[in-house]
Amino acid sequence: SMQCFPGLVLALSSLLGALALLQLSLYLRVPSRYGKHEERLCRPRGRLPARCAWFLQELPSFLVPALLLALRSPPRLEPLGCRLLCCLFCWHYFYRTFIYPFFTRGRPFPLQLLFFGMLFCIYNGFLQGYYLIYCAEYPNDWCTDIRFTSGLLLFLLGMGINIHSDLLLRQLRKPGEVTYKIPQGGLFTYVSGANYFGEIVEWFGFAIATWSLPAFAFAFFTLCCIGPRAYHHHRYYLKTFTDYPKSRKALIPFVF
Ligand code: NDX
Repeated sequence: SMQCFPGLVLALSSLLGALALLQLSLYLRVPSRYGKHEERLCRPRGRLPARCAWFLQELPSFLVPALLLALRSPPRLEPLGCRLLCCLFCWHYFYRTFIYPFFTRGRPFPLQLLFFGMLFCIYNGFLQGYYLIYCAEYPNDWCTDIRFTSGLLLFLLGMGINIHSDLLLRQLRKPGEVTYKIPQGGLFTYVSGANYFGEIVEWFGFAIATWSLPAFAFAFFTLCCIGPRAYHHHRYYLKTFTDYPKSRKALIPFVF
């Protein structure tokens, strides 16, 4: 049966960090080509309706750690921290897989990116789940440690901001519509990438709560993946809407 190989965790986390840097260098100059940044002049590649695409893409991030958690034998009952933290990860991806896609009004998603997105979700789902279930060791009072409590608080706050902001984006469209409007309300008052800001806060919170290399690598990956995207959204809005609020920042309220 499976056991913890610290070398494997180190290798997979390092590769995740390297992928993050690769993304940063790729996507600072040109945005990843989906949603409002898809090139319309190119020959249309294969696309899948947003619902199917987001469901398929995110499913492994829920399924892989959930299966690792359920199938571990003998079941790991101690410490409580490991299971709680693994459940937090699964909880986010339960939302992202089974709830978010069914309400989205996004345009069809490129198959090629869907393929890479799925590979990424398998990889990351395995890394986070494997580490928490087979490797992580926490003292029995981890649940009262300041890292766990403050990290959990940030995680919940970020998740709240992310879900609320994605709801505000969705309400900009009637069903069937694919046009872009100026997002209003919530944290969009301050930043163009409010949903991304929430997601980044969420995963840094998770990293602090787990105090682990894989989770910090994933938080860094998230920052490098959707940070540049927030910047490109911001530029898109400034270019498209002459009445775009001048005080609004790209990603971090009042700062950047
Ligand atoms: N999926 C994470 N890399 C990604 C998909 C793409 O969950 O090859 C990362 C995720 C993947 C990426 C994933 C991994 C890396 C990939 C990349 C593609 C290339 C890249 C594979 C897995 C790659 C290397 C080089 C390493 C191999 O029509 P529409 O769709 O634009 O409509 C939008 C709508 N909307 C508006 N409606 C009206 N008016 C407006 N002004 C509007 N603005 C937007 O709102 C959408 O329906 C919806 C949201 O749009 P948007 O663009 O704000 O968010 P989106 O990027 O679609 O993300 C949706 C949610 C969001 O909450 C975000 O935080 C979360 O998913 N997310 C997204 C990406 C990654 C991620 C989280 C993470 O890293 N944690």
